[in-house]
Amino acid sequence: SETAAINTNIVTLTRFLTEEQTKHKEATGDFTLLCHALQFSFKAISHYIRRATLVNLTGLAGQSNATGDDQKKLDVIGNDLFIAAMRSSGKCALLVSEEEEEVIYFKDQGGARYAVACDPIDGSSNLDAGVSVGTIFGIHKLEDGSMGTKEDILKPGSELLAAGFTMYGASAQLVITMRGGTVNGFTLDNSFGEFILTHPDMRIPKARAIYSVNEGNSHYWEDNTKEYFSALKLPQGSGKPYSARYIGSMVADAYRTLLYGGIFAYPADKKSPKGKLRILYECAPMAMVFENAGGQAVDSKMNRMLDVVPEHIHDRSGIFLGSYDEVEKVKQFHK
Ligand code: P6P
Repeated sequence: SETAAINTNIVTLTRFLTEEQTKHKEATGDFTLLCHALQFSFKAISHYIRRATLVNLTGLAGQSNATGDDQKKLDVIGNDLFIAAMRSSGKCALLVSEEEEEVIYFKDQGGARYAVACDPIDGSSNLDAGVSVGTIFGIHKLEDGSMGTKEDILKPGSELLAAGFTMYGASAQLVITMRGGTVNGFTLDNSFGEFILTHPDMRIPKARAIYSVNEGNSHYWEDNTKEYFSALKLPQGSGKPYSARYIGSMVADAYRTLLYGGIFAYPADKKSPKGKLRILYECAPMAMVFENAGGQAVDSKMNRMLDVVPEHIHDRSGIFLGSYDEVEKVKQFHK
């Protein structure tokens, strides 16, 4: 009958966070409130991205950000929405954004115990082409007694309390994980205005013959990196070479890799010896998601990505991210 087809036990992100909180007796509810502010910013950014073309929000905003990228109007709106959500939550002591050269300290937040790193709209250079972009975030807990300083966020990714991203694709897909926890995927249902649990306990396939890298940089790759990617282009045990898939938007490439398996890479090279992707709000949060889903993430020296400690808030790193066995293969070529 019609009623049998309707799921009346819907797990929204709001409910999921409440259930998570009750698992931790010492929880004050502050993390839950911070995550409510987070999820609102994803809903708001999703809203504006869907309307960008219609209300002519595309095109340059005439400013450039900390990393020198041309800022698109949506970058500015996404950043402002995120800052407002974090400030109004009253639970965020400091915020690092890709769009802000300096740390933002929310001084008027008495009991705020969290430090947040984010890239409000990662991959924004693809916006006008209608390619999926996303928001990447990491949440650190302040050291006991700390009032919130840069040191609270210049930590290895292994100390992240939570991390994840929202990809604004056909629908807004949120992927979130807690330190040592499982990876859970939610899909924004616009009619409810709620993120619905659609991908509980995500596990990345152990191996998959898909590689995702910008071949346009291959002239600058180190020799061992060149040898690695050349080896993938030869017929494998299956008789077939790897497939190449590169979108150029980290959240989209990462989400496909998480679901299908394979390897995503942005190697450090002779042109960018420190790599391109930023540690605090691209590499580290993605590394925690992938490790908790059974995959791996390493930098160009094969260090575990979650062990890398940034010196400055916009520090970059090379990264190989993906299926457990695929990263093992990377290591074989980068001894
Ligand atoms: P390239 C987008 O600008 C970004 O920061 C990531 O989202 C993406 O993975 C990477 O840079 C793409 O860089 O050099 O391949 O265009």
